[in-house]
Amino acid sequence: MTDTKLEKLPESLDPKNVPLGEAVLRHLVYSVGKDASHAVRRDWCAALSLAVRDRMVDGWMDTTRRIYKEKAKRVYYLSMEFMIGRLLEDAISNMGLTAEAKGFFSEHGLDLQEILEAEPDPALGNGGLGRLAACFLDSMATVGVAGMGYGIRYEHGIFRQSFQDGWQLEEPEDWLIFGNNWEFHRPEVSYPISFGGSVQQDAQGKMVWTPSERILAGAFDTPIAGWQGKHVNTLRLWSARSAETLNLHQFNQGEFMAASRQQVLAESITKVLYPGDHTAEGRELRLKQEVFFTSASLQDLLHRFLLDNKDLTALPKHVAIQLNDTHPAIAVPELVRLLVDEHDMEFVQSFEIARGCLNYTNHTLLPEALEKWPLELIERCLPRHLQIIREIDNLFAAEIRAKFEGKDPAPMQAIDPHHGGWVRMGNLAFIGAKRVNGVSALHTELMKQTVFKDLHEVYPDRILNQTNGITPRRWLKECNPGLAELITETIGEDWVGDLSHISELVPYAEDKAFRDKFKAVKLENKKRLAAYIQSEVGIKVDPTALFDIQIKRIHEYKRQLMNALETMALYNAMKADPKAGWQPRVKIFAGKAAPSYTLAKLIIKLINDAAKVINNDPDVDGLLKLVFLPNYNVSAAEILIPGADLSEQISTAGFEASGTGNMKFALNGALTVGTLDGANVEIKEHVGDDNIFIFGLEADEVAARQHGGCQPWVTVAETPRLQEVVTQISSGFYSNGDTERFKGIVDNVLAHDYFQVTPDFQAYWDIQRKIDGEFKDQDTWQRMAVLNTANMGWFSADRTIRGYANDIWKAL
Ligand code: NTF
Repeated sequence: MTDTKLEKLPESLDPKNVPLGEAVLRHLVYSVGKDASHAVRRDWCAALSLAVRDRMVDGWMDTTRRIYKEKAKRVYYLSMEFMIGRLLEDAISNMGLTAEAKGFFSEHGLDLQEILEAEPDPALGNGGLGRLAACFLDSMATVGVAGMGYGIRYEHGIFRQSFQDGWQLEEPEDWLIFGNNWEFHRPEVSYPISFGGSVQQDAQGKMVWTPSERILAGAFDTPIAGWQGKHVNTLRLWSARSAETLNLHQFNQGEFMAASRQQVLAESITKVLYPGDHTAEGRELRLKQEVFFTSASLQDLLHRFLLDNKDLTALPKHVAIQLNDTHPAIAVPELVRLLVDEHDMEFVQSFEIARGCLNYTNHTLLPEALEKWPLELIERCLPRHLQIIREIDNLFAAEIRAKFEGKDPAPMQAIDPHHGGWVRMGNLAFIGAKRVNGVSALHTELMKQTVFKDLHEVYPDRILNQTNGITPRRWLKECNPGLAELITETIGEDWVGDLSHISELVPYAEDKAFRDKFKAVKLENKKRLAAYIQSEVGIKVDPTALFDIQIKRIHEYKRQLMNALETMALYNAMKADPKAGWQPRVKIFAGKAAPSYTLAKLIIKLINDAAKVINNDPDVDGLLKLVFLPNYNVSAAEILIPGADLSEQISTAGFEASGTGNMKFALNGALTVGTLDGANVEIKEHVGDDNIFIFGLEADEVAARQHGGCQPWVTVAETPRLQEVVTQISSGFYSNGDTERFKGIVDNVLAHDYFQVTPDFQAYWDIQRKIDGEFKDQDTWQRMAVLNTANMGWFSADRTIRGYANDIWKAL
């Protein structure tokens, strides 16, 4: 650092003293290098982004100075995924620049909305886990937590989905191709990450790891402004590069490929986001990604700590680290390793320090999603870490034996010696964490009763609940400007920074004039969505029909299949009697299937094939449309959610840890049809039993059925509408007579049905017909819709972050 008196820049350089429009023009010419007459939307988008970013920098630096000065406790959120979505609209909204930007562009005959849409959507995540991390960044900055997100700067985010003859196609996503205007590259911030090699004891008895491979992690920082831009945090993403330079000798010999080999290998670590979701198909590269960003983040935070602290035993007092699922769980041995090997600390003390800082959030109980790595792989890639994991296991075993006579620690330890040996990352994270949290009340209870039963018994205070939340800035103010304005003109603007104020809308549910306005906003949003559907898939839908939406990753437990089967049954019923006074519906699906998840991809194909039949049948024209929108991402959600009447949250009870889409829909005035699963349970408590449609088996009933052999084929035979649909599918009704195509689905439903589609089908059908009836009474429906919006205050991620800060991080 240089010692200069220039800390405070001259006023004239403060970007806030220049009108936004002038700053945009300046950036257009001098940063983008285009003149206004040749600029395309993307250039305007770049210029506006840079102008807005300028306005964030002072607040960013102020925040940093304040954190240093106040010695605020720092919170590091380590996440393999950050599903941040487009940043420009969020930034201008939080910085209070929307009106000025709109005004400037319209003066020049340009439409701000179109410019915002020119920004690529950074989709550095798979689904809920990654989007939660992004909402938490916004809320940490809003609430004023000295937080920093650490993740990976994937060159390619989640694949781009398209359909070819109804089948999912995966293409690489390219968000960086035109550069990224938000990030600051920090070439000087770089850490070595090591793999392989061997460990030897030196003359002093110290373990010395001699790795066989070393790559570098380089930092890219994005400022994240909270509401009104007062507090600006950092998202630091790591990018991999080779520690070795180009082999010039080989290159000059004409061996171009060989000369670049090391670089290509190193860079592959941050090339692509692993597209698995709920499947633990870990291969070496995935493990390396986890180690890569975790180690870089820990080295970086230790470096920052040591800038103004000497004593590493004080780390837990100043630093809290949150592990977003087990992906960064290697932090447990890695932090111990850094303390012991690089900072000469003693092992037991190092482990205590690690356990004082680290906390772990569990996001799923699905057995196949609980990460475990073959011992052989860990030994080969991370020999030193394996030694430390063994030592941690020994320490843990000693602790258990001392506290609980006769208790066998083996089933709880990180290393499972059976079947060739595994490292169980959930157990490792639990053992190495101060606090372990679930993401909804039900999920937390189930954690205690199932996966972490033994560990919960020995550490009964460790598990706690922090129900997920969503940021009301992006998920109401920005995505639904019509509703946001109506709310603000009714109760003022305080709800944006403190969503608990939204309850002031409750009395307006009884106000007919308000309900009519609420309904008019919804209709506008449905028209916008209808136009989007038309432009994406060419299907014309009627905005006055009931818009019924299920958008999320495709997974058996989320039961898109049950929704699809019910749609086909509804189609049969409508076709049999089109004049029976049906409530017109538009069934909308969107979501990606993991590329290796064959059954999920087959479900997409089934829905697309069914859509072809249903949408082209004149008998149900005006009654039913079925739409599967390709390439679901944050930007699509921002159009879909405000336009929904009905939100499908129909997972098999006990399997959806929380859900956050459920919260976004309810906040935007959609009613939920759902099971008593995840946060649906808490949504029901807040919006009231009369304003939500709950059906189906409960978690304990599901578990009982899954364990005591059920006979789905019998249930199907006893459910005539379902029987008819299953028979149609297997006889080729939706597949041009091809009886093989959907065999995988039919066999699964009839013979296996682990996710209990068959026993829940009738209850789902019945509640959908009840919904039809209630939707026809629009006045009552709108009343319920208003009460949903009005009662969602508790689901703000600001509340969640305060919960983490108070109960886990001790940082407010
Ligand atoms: C997801 N988990 C859960 O499936 C959702 O229910 C939950 O809302 C989000 O986490 C956020 O907590 C995952 O994505 C994963 F990867 F853990 F399976």
